[in-house]
Amino acid sequence: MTIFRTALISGISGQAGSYLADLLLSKNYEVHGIVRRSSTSNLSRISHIADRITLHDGDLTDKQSLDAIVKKVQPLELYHLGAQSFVGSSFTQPETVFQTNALGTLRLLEAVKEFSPETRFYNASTSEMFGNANHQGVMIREEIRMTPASPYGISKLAAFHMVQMYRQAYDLFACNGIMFNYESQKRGSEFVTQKIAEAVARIKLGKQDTLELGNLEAMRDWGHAKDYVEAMWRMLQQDAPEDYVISTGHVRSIKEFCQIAFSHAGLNWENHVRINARFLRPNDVHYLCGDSTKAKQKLGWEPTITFEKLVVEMVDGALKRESAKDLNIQPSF
Ligand code: NAP
Ligand code: G4F
Repeated sequence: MTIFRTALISGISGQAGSYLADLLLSKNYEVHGIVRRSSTSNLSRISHIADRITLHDGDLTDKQSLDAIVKKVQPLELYHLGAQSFVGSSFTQPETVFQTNALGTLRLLEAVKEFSPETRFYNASTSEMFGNANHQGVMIREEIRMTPASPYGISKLAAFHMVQMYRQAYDLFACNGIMFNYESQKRGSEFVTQKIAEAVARIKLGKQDTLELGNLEAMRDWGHAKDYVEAMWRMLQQDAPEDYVISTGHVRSIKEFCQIAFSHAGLNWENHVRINARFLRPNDVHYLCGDSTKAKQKLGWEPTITFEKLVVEMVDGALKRESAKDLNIQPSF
């Protein structure tokens, strides 16, 4: 008889949730996900596996729904990826972001403690918790002091500490994956990488001429979501729960992303990119670069997809989706 391992994913409809669901299905897990109600139910990232997963109505701002789902599913592993993940809007909606990210994590941890204490818990932590702690050239490791620079970073730092506290106080198997930026074709359109990729596609197809951006000098350590969900899974297969930095160790500027993306489509970025102060943040993180030595040594994890390959995949994906719109074909990933 086949014994299925059961996993529950909050944020299954998001970028990482979708790749993680694919990975867990390939490992024969029984996959459950939490989705919240919206007027235009957008489950396009997981439509290709709709008949292989079980979705539960729930919201991170609603304790009753989370309690009921955890009690019912009793997952072996819970991957908590659900969040308001856009740093920009955390400046305009700080309360919603704190409610969802900090208190939402607390609610899920409480549900696990009360109804399924054997569940292994993965928490989606972030390099944003470090703010501008790493001055040029200094790599971020797990023990570097965290000084977040946005309401989003602060909400995630509260969740990070909550996870550590529940691990110590209640002996939960709970881990923080401190992920640096990861991207893919399934990235949301408001994030800078996808915003650039989609603009390149529209400019190439003659539907747009100019792309307006904010801080072009900001530098990020960009990896591929597919590689990063593998690290999440590995963290929950260890003997003991710990926190890990997951990053590539290489940084590029927004300008460099533009250069490669536009030139892949045969365009010169300088002819199309303009700066609009509207896209500057009240407080920005200028440089993020991580040292994932611990993950390499303990998890045997290393990124496999290069920055150049990621940019090309995103531009090609955007071109395909934009062209599909012209043919009135439902865009897919
Ligand atoms: P994403 O695409 O924005 O996905 C976020 C998911 O959370 C979506 O499924 C969203 O559902 C769900 N969600 C939002 N509010 C919710 C609520 N109130 N109740 C239930 N679900 C809710 O983000 P991602 O890129 O996959 O990232 C996954 C996680 O990793 C997030 O926690 C993010 O903060 C964290 N992280 C991301 C990165 C990165 O570079 N991508 C790096 C470090 C950490 P809807 O579809 O309904 O909006
Ligand atoms: O693509 P971004 O919006 O991502 P950001 O702020 O780095 O956050 C992402 O990564 C975090 C991990 O480090 C995650 F925790 C978080 O959930 C999210 O996935 O912005 C990247 C940089 C910023 O410095 C921003 O100021 O790009 C700069 N930028 C310049 N022009 C822009 C734009 N960002 C956006 N979104 N839009 C612009 O027009």
